[in-house]
Amino acid sequence: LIHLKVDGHPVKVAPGATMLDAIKKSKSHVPTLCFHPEFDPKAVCRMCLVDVKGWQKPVPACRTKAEDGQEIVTNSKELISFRRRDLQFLLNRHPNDCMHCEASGNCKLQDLVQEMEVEDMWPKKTSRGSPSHPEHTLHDHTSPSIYRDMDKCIECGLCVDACSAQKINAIGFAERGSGMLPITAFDKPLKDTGCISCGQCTLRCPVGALIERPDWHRVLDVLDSRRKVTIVQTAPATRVAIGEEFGFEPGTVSTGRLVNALRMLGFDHVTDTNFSADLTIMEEANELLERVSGKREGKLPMFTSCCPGWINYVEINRPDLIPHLSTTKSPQQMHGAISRYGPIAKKIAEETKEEPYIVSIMPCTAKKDESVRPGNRGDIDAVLTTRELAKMIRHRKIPFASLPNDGVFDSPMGESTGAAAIFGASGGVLEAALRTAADALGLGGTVEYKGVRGVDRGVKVITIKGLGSVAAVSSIGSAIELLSDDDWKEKYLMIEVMTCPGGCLGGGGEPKSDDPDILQKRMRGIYHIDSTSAIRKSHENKEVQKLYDDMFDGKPLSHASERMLHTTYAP
Ligand code: HC1
Ligand code: SF4
Repeated sequence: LIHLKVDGHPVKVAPGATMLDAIKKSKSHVPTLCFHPEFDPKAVCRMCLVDVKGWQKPVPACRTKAEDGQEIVTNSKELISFRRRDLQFLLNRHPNDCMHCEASGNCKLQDLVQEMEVEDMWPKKTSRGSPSHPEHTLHDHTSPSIYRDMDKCIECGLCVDACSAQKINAIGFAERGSGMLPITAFDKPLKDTGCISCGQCTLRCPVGALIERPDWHRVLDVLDSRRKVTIVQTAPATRVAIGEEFGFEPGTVSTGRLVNALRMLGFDHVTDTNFSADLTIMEEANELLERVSGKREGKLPMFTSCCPGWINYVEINRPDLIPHLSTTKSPQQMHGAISRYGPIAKKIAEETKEEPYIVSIMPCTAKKDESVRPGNRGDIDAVLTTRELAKMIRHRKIPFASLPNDGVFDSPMGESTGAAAIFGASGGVLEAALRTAADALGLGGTVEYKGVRGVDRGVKVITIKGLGSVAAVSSIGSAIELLSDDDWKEKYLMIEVMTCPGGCLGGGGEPKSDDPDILQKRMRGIYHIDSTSAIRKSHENKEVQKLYDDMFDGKPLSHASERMLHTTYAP
């Protein structure tokens, strides 16, 4: 171990640790703006400059290694005034827009301004037009999922890192003039780039320059007007992350609190996307078996289709893969269709002659995009991210942290199995499908397929006797690598692709976090739900079985289910 001192206090860190790690461990504090543990530190914001005894100049703590015997000073008068000057410099270029900025309350710049008491230095200008980058498009609201307000950009580059880690590179640094401003190629609107709406850039943006398209205001309007009957669904990965916004440890399972909060917000029917995840497995596992037996068109290996970032990627870049995509709709869209035409909607129509207003809560920004795809348009009225839901809960002053964790979903559309819960983690959709396919083939064996679990970027492969090899791909960048030669065509029977690292629990709409173990922690929450579920296989979901009897001629892949639960793709 390395022994050093921070502000006079001894601290030990592992070899390779940075000064910032040591400072955090010592409980001293230096601010950071451009640092995120997922990426190599660039040290452009200079906020974490510290002095080291005997060194001539201050150094950035984020990218300077801790060494034996160092004595670090984090908060000398000179450092504090340097940081205030640096911040002032940033503020000179940043609009004074907090009153109507979507990032307000969740913005590192705002936090710093308050922490360092420099509010009074902020020039009184708002966001219309930025003198610093007149040559670039600064306001881009063309994407159905992502808004860019680049006059708020502090040029930390974390969005560029995020997009490049995804190997999409829809945004990059401008090469001339204002060298550091992240722009799209040729300044095209985001909708005309290769952007797949994954939202990883919004997850890393420390300010309000890149955000999910805000839809929560109009949902609150509908709830407040009380003129429509509302149905809300909530995704598998939201329940293990929403608590972070209210002080819970990451991975805390807050399903009951979440249901209670949604009812307090005024939603009339609180239903569970997990119900439709079980339904998805019924269709998808049987689709796989029919492709294997040759009863159905569509190529093998079959790719999962529930991740809209992945679908966007295929349609934009690899239309040759379309015949490999499962035609099964995502759980969100199946749930939307059943909310629109199923038993709850029928009851609402009988009572009010009205159609319901249908909302979904997702860990994902691309789900906004998915809801307006041609085949889906109209089923879901608004898609909110986990972060947007947290905002609504705060705005309505609902005491989330002290709510009992005992709320239960409505029935029907509320029952779900452990197989549905694990949809929220990379490998989960595949594992859930294997549970059902293995039973259908009478293979017996295990419920758990641990070889496909794990949140790291990359490809996990397992081979199942009597079936073949399957792969789970965590992050679109890893999928791009896998697909770069044709080996996959021979090797696998089914491939799950999740765009975001770790799967939906790492989604672009989840709470922002600087915890390097955040994905692991959320994953533990997900598998805890599964291992403690009474029923762990989708085909044993009683409500799903009843739905098949009532709406879909008693079985998956019937004419009725093909019409409502399947979709098509187009380049
Ligand atoms: Fe997902 Fe899915 S798992 S895609 O990540 O198939 O968003 O959570 O809701 O639709 O169920 C997201 C999560 C989610 C769908 C399901
Ligand atoms: Fe890149 Fe994803 Fe952001 Fe689009 S949404 S710019 S693909 S990180």
